[in-house]
Amino acid sequence: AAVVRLEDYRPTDYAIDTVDLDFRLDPTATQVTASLALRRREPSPTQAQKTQAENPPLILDGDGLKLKQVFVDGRTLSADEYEASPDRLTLHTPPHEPFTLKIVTEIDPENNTALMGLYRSSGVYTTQCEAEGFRRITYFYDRPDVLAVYTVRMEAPRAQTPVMLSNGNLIQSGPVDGSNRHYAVWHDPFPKPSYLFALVAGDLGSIHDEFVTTSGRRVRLGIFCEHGKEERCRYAMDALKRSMRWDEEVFGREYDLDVFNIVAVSDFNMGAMENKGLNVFNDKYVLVDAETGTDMDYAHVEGVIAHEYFHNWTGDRITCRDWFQLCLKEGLTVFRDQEFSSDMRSRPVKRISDVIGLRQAQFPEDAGPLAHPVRPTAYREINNFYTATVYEKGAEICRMLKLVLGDEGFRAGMDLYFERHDGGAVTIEDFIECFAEATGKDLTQFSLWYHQAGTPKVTLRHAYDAQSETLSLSLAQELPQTPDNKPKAPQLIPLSFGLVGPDGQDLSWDDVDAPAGLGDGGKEALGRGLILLSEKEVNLTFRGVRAEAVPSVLRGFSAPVHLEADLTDDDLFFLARQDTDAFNRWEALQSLARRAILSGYQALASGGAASFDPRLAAAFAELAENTDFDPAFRALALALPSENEIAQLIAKDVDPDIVYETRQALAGFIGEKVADRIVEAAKREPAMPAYSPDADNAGRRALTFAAWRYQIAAGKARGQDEGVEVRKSFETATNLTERLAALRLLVHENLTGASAALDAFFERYRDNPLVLDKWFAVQAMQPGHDTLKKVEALTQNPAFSWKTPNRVYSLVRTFGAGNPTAFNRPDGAGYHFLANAIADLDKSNPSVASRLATCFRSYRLLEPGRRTHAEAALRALSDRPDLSTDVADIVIRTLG
Ligand code: HT7
Ligand code: ZN
Repeated sequence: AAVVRLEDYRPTDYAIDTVDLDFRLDPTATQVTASLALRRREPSPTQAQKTQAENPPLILDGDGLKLKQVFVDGRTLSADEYEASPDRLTLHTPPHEPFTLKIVTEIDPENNTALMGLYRSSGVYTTQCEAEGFRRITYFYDRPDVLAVYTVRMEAPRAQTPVMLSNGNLIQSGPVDGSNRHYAVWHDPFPKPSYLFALVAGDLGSIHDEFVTTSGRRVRLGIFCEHGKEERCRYAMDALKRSMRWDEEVFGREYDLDVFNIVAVSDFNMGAMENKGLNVFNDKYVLVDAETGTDMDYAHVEGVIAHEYFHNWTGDRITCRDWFQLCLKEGLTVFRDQEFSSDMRSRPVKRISDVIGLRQAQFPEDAGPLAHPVRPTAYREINNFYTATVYEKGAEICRMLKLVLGDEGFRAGMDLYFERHDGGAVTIEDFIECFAEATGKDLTQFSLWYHQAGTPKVTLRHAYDAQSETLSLSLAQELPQTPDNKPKAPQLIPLSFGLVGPDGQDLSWDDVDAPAGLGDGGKEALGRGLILLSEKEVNLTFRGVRAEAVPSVLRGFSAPVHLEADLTDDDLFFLARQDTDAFNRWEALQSLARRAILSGYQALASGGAASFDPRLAAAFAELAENTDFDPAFRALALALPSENEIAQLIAKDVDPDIVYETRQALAGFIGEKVADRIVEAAKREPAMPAYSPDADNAGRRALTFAAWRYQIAAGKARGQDEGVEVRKSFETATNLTERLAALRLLVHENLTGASAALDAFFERYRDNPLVLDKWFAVQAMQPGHDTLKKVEALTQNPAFSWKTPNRVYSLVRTFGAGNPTAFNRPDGAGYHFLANAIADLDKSNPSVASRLATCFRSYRLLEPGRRTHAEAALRALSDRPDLSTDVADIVIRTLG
C-alpha cells in the first residue's frame, strides 16, 4: 500500500452535512442504504480559478464493498456518470448545488472475520469503525475531518434481535407492519466523523441506572452483555458513574446526550471503542466479579471504562484532523484516565505501575526498529500506529505539560482548548497553541516531544564541596538515533528533584548559578523543585547547601527518559530508605536490583558465579516492613525488574536464559536472607476475609503473593519445596485473585501439584472463556524451552480458538511477548511457531496478526544464534505472497 504523508493533507472537496443510514440486518446479506447530503466546500482561490467550470469528481472510500444501486437527488445514475470498484466510488461530475447521494451496498457480517466494519459474533451485530472500518459498510469520506449528523434506522427480526442500538438518542421504534420484524431510529445531534459511528443489534441482557449531571440533566445509563452475565456489569456501572462525576469536577466536562450505553462483546480486536454515546467494549473490560475477575481486572475495568467515557470530550466533541494526530485524543485521554485512577486509588502506586508499563512496552518500541514519533509524519497502515508510543508516551507529554505549566496553567489551557475547538477536527499544533496562549509561554521546544522519536538519555554528575557549601549538578541529554535517521535537537526535559540531606529531609539552598541551559522560566522553576533541562548540557551550582546532599532526580518519573546518575550503591541505599518522594524510593531499590542483576549476568555469561550484596536483601525486607507505605506500594517494591527490562539494558548479544537464571538467583538470594521477615510483614497486613476489590485490600493480597514468591525462592535455594501454603491457598481461595496467584506460582516455579492445580482450575472455569484466558496465559508464560510444545498443544484445546482475539492474545501473544526463555529458544522453534501463526491468522484477521508480529521488535538485541533464527523466521514470513498491508508493514519495518 502507498505511504500516506502528513504533508499531503488537504481538506475534502465536498462536505457531508447529514448521513441517513438504513440497515436491513441479515447475517450474510445486510443491505445498507446511505443517503448523504453533500455540498461543495468553499474552494481555495487557486482551486476556484481552475475548477470554475466543472466541479471536481467526488471520490469516496470503500473496502471490499458490493454496490447495488446509486442515485443522485433521487435519479438513478447512468453507467458513464460514475465508476465503482470494491475500494472506491467516483462520481465524475457532481452537481454544483448541494445534492443527495444515495448508495445501496450489501455486506456480509457473518463472514467478516477481520472484525472491522459491521460483523456478527455470537449472533450479535457489532461495528468497529476506527480507524478505517466505516468504508467496509458504505462508500464514504472515511477520514476523521468530515463531520456529519447521523440518523440511523435499522430493521431486523424481533425475536433474534430485540435490542437495536446506535449513537445518540432513540427517536422512534416499533413493529414493521405485516412482518415479524421491528425497527429503531437513532439520532445523534453532534456532528461526528465516520470512525465514531456504531450499531449494535442482537439478543442481549442489560442493566440500567441514571446519572444526573452537575447542571441537572438526567442521563439514562445502560450496559448490555450476554444474557446471564448482567450482575458482572455492576462494577463497570459504578466506575462509569464515578468517571462522569470526576470529569465534571476535575476538567469541568459534562455529559451531553440523554443516553449513554455500553455494550460488552466477546469478539473484539482491541480493548474498547469510544463511539459517541455507544461505547463498545471487549467484554474482558466490563465483566468482573470476585469469582471470575482478579484485583487487576477490577482496576483495568475501572481504567478502560473511564478512558472511553473521557473520550466523549477528548476525541468525540473534539476530534483529530487526520490520523497523524491520533495522540491528540489517545495520549490526552490516557493521561486523563491515569489521573482518574490515581484519584480513585493510590497515586504513587498508580504512577509506579504506569512507569513499569511504559518501560515494558514503550521504551523497547522507542529503542527498536518500530520507533516512531508520538506524532508521526508518514504511515503505510494506520492500524499499526495504535502503539505504546502514541498512547503512553503521548500521555507522558500531557503529564509533562502539566508539570511545566503548573496545575492552573494546564487547566487554563485545557479550558481554552475545549472552548475554542469544540465541534472541530484539530491538530497537535492547535492543542499546544491553547496552552501557549493561556499561559503566555513559548512551547516550541517542548513540542519536540511530539516530533522526535527515541527515549532521551539524561546523565547526572554531582559534587558537594563542604567548605564552600556548594553542590554542583551537571546534567546532559542525549537523543538516540532512530530509524528515521533524522538529526535531533535538544528537548525540554522537566526533571523534578530534591537535595536529600543526611536526615532524609530536602535541603534548601540560598542561591543557584545557572549560566545557561535552563528553559523559559527555568530559574523560577528551580524553586518549585523542577529543573527544565533545555540544552544538551547544563551546569548548576547550588550555594548555601548546609550539608552533604544526595540529589534525588526525576522524582515521580517527571519525564520519560533513561536517567544515568553517578549515584553510588550507598547513595541508592540511602535514597531507598530516606527519600521523601515515594516514587524515587521505589526507583532507588529498582536501580540497585538492576545493577545486581546486570553484574550477576556478566558473571554468569563469562562462566563465573553471581554474587549479591546482603544489604540489598536487607533493604527489600525493610521496605516490606515499613508501615508508612501502604501494602500495594510495598508489594511493588518487592518485585524485581522484569526479564525484558534487563534484556533492554544489556542491549547487545542478550542470552535470555542467562537473564532468567540471574534474576532467579537474585530472588533466591533475597529469599534466603529475608523471606521470613517479608512473610511476617505480609501476615501483619491480611486482607479482609470477605473479598473486596478495593485498592487497600488488593494491595494486601499483592503483598502476600510477593512474600510467597520469596518464600518459594528461598526454599528452592535450599532445595526444599516451600509450596505448602500456596497449594493450600489454591484449594481454599475464596476469590479468583488468590486462586490465580497461587496457580501462577505453582506452575512458574514448577512446584509439586502444579499440573493437578491446572486441571482443577480448568474444570472449575471450563464454561468461562475470560477466566480460561488466564489459564492459557499462565501456561504460556511458564519459563523454559519446553513451554513451546505445551503452547502448541494448547492451540488444540477445544477452549482455544484462532477466531477470538482474546484467546489468541492470551495464549500466543503472551507466549511471544511474555515468555523470553521459551519464545527465544536457542533453536529458533519459538520464532517459527509465531511466524506460522501470524501467516495463518493474517488470512482472517490482519489486525490481530500484525499485533502478534510486534513480538519480534527486539530481536536485534539477541546473541547471534537466536538473532539469525529470528531474522530467518521474519524473512520467511515476508516472502509469503498475499500478506496483508498490516503484517507486511510490521515485518518490513522490523527487518529494517
Ligand atoms: N480508540 C480506540 C481504538 C480502537 C481500534 C483501533 C484499530 C482497530 C480496532 C480498534 N478498536 C478500538 C480505542 C481507545 O479508546 O483507545
Ligand atoms: Zn482511547
